[in-house]
Amino acid sequence: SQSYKLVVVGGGAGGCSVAAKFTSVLPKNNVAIIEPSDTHYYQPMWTMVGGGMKKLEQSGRPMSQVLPKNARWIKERATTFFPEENRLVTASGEEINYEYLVIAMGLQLDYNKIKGLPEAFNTPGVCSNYSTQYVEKTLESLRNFKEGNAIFTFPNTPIKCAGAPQKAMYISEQYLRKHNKRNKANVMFNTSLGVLFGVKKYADALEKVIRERDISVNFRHELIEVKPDTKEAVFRLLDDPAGATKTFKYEMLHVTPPMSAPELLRANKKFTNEAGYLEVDKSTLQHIRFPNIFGIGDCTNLPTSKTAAAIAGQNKIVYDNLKLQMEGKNTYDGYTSCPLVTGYSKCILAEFDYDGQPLETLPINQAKERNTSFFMKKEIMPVLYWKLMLNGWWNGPGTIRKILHFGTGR
Ligand code: FAD
Ligand code: UQ1
Repeated sequence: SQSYKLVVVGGGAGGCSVAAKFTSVLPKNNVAIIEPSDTHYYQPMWTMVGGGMKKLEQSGRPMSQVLPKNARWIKERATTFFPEENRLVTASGEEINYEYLVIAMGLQLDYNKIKGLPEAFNTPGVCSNYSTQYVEKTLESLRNFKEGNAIFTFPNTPIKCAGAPQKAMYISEQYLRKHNKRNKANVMFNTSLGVLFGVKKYADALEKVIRERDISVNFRHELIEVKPDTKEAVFRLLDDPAGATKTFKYEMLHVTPPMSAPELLRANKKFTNEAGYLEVDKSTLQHIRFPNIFGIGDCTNLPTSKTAAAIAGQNKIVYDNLKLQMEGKNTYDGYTSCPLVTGYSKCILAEFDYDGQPLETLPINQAKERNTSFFMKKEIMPVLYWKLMLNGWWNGPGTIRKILHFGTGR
C-alpha cells in the first residue's frame, strides 16, 4: 500500500488545478492524483468542434503533460472509498492511504438511460457535443442535412454547462443559414426545463435570439427514446399527469444526455446528498461529514452552474481552506492559558483546551513551579501584548508548540 499527505481523485479541470497548487507547497511526491485517462480535454472547446470551428485534437493534451510534475500520477480508476479509515482502493486492488482527500470526479454521462442510445449514434443525424465519440458527428450531420427537423434536447437532470445545448443549436442554425439549407430546416429546442436559462437577464436575451432566428421551443419535453429506423425521437411530456409522450421526426438530433454524479460516489451514502452529489459546505468546499475531505467541480452539490469557470472560482477556496485544515489553524480548539503565579519567583504555567486537556507549549512539565515560567509571566508577556498582539502579530503559541513537539502538537 502507498501513503500520501494529499490524494486527489480525478485529473480534470478541478483535480488538476488543485493538485498543482499543493505541489508547490508540499514536498515532492506528497501529492498523488488518481486519474485513468490518457488525455485531458478542455471540454468547453467541444461546442466549437461540433460547429467545425476547431478540430477535436485541439481540445486534448496528453494527461502526462498536464498533471503537475511533482505529483505522483496513479493511472487508474478509484473503485472503493473507506473514508472512516482514510484510504481508498483502485481498480488494480492497490490500497492508497491519505491524510487529506480532494474529490474531483466530474459527472457521468448517462446516454444509456435513453432507449436506443448509444447505438443510434451509429446512424445518420444523431450526434452529441458532450462526448469525444459523438462530437464530430454534429458537423457531419450538418453537412449531410437535407431537410426536416433539427432537434436539440436538454435532459431532465442537472448538467454541466447548461448553456451548451443551446450553443450547439445556435451554431447549427447559422451553419444551415450559411449553406442555404435554412429554409428546409425546422430548428427546435426540446427541453425538459420550463425556462431557457436559469438567470432571467440571460433568459430574456436568449428569448430574443430564439425569436429572431425563427426557432421553436418545446418546454417540459424530455427525450426518452431514439428510433433510428424511422428517424423518430420520442419525448415524455413532463407536465402531463398521465405521462403522455410525443414523437417527432428528425433529420438531425443533437442529444444532451442525462448526467449524474459518478456511481462510485453514490455507492457511499455518507459522501452524498439525496441527489447523489458529494455533499460539501457551499462556502468552504469542505465535506460536511469528513473534515479531511474536500470536493470541487461538477461532482459536488454546490448549487451553482457546473462549469470550468466555476472551478476557477473554487480552486483557491479549496486550497486556502484545506491548507488551514492541514495546519490545524482553521478551527479554534479552545486554547487558553493562565499563568498561576505561586509567589515572588515561581509560576505554574497552565495551558489547556476546550476539553480541559493540557496543551503545553514547552516539551517540559509546565505543572511544575518554575522560575522560567515566572520570568515569562512578569517580563515577556507584557512585551508580547503591547508590541505584537495589539498590532495583530501574535496568534498564540500554536506554531511554536508544534515545532517543539515535532508536529504532534501535544
Ligand atoms: P472533469 O473535468 O469532467 O474531470 C473529471 C475527471 O475525473 C475526469 O478526468 C475523469 O476521468 C476522472 N474520474 C472520474 N471517475 C474517476 C474515478 N473513479 N477514479 C479516478 N478518476 C476518475 N465550462 C465553462 O466554464 N465554459 C464553457 O463554455 C463550457 N462549455 C462546455 C461545453 C461542453 C460540451 C461540455 C461537455 C462542458 C462544458 N463546460 C464549460 C463544462 C466544463 O468542462 C466542466 O464543468 C469541467 O470540466 C468540470 O471539471 P471537473 O474537474 O469537475 O470534471
Ligand atoms: C473562466 O474563468 C473559465 O474558466 C477557466 C471559463 O471556462 C472555460 C469560462 O468560460 C469563463 C467565461 C471564465 C471567466 C473569465 C473571464 C475572463 C470572463
